[in-house]
Amino acid sequence: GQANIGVIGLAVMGSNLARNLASRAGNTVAVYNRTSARTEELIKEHGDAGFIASEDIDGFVASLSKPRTAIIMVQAGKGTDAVISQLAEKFEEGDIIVDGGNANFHDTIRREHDLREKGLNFVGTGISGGEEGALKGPSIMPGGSKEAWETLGPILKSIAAVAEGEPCVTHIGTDGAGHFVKMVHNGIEYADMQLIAESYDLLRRVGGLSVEDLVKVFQEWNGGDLESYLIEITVEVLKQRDADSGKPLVDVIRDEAGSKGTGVWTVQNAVGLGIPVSGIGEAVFARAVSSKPSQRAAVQQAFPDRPDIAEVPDGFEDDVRAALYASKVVAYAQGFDLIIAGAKEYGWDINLGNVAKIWRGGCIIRAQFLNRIVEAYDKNPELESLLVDPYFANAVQEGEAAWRRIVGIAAASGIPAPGFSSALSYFDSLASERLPASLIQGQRDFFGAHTYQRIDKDGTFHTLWSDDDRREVDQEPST
Ligand code: NBP
Repeated sequence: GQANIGVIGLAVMGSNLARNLASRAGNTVAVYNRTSARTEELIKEHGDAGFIASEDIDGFVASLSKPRTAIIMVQAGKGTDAVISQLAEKFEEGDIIVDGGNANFHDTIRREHDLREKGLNFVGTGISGGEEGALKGPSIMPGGSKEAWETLGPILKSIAAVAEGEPCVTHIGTDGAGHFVKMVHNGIEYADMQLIAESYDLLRRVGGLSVEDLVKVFQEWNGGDLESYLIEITVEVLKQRDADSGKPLVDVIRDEAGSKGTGVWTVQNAVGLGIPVSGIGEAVFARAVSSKPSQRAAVQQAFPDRPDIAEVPDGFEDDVRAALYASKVVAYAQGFDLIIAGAKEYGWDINLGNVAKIWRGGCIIRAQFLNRIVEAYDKNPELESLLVDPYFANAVQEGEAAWRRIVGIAAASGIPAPGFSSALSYFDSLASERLPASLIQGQRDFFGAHTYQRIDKDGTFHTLWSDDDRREVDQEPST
């Protein structure tokens, strides 16, 4: 075999990744696709330089030098399992199977375990950046063993995006760690998009800005500490005119947001791990609410009178910007908390600063902001929350009053701002000295004898709550 790397699955992601690999010095890329027309198309359109094309899996395997290393880029789920078992039959001890699809990390853990028993390396790898990223340089989040990383690392470094002079790839942790971190990345992406959308809505409906004005506002924001790919594409989306009507395209697009499910995975796993990712959750729910047209119509009919739009205070645009920034800090703080909890649950040693580093380029959430997160974890890898890092604490403090004004104005005006308001509630929950959780503990003890703890004594207590017997009968249950 002469190819140092192979790609199986040559739909848009796979063929772009293969082209990216072939364009970098030192790589020869074996390519194979179930339907050979796709392989032929790739070679026809982009030439055979750097490629070794095969019509069947045997030819593909034979064209790879040892240790054989193949990246699977097929439909997640059953397609991936089918290709893995085909490869596992032909591959030999020490060879490396990489899944670059959007796999559920639970599947990745299972696959890695099964293949390890056969002496094969399996590396579940998150790849972010969409089609363009795959071609020009994505952010890459590989899991799997350290040994596999030794072979795979240099190959992935050759194709990854570069940010601040460093390739956007790092060994995240063993087995499913890479796909877990990719999942959280996508969750944060949902939250980030929702917050930008809320900013847009408030500026437009409360601030009275035109779409043209909004283009300027987002352009300006993109020149400051909100500089990011998502703000940049927001500008492009808002600039776009509908060819038929000449209207802004955003006014022609149906306001029903779709999703492919990785945001839902993030929330499901966060709930299971007890991590409040309310920013991501609200973003997932907001898309769900938007996609219920008949329910929306029914409620609109039942409530025809909407509140008047509140008066716009001076500096409204800056207030929205501050609310966006503070809410974004919360979304990232929650996302990193989830990574910490996942690492603990699944036994991964994840360097949070390195995660922030590889998200600075290539991926959808790439942003200036991530440099501040890198610095935060450099200074203190054991941060209790991103919110308490001095830089972010200061930024939140500076924006706090504006954040509160915006949430208030949104509520008074009847404009939904679930991202902004839930982020503020989360912040206020952590920042409050006492929470009404004491009342909830009382209720739980009342109806279920679930017991509670006291602020003044150690131990576990239960009260006899009945009307006729309201004595303080705290007792220590045997548990
Ligand atoms: P698709 O997800 O549309 O999958 C199409 C590919 O899967 C084709 O090569 C197809 O082969 C192959 N395939 C299927 Br379907 N079933 C198969 C089977 N049983 N055996 C062998 N091959 C099979 O491709 P994509 O959009 O390029 O995405 C590839 C992966 O990358 C997915 O996991 C996706 O979630 C992930 N991803 C996509 C993006 C993005 O922006 N699109 C971003 C990041 C990650 P055929 O040609 O013979 O039908």
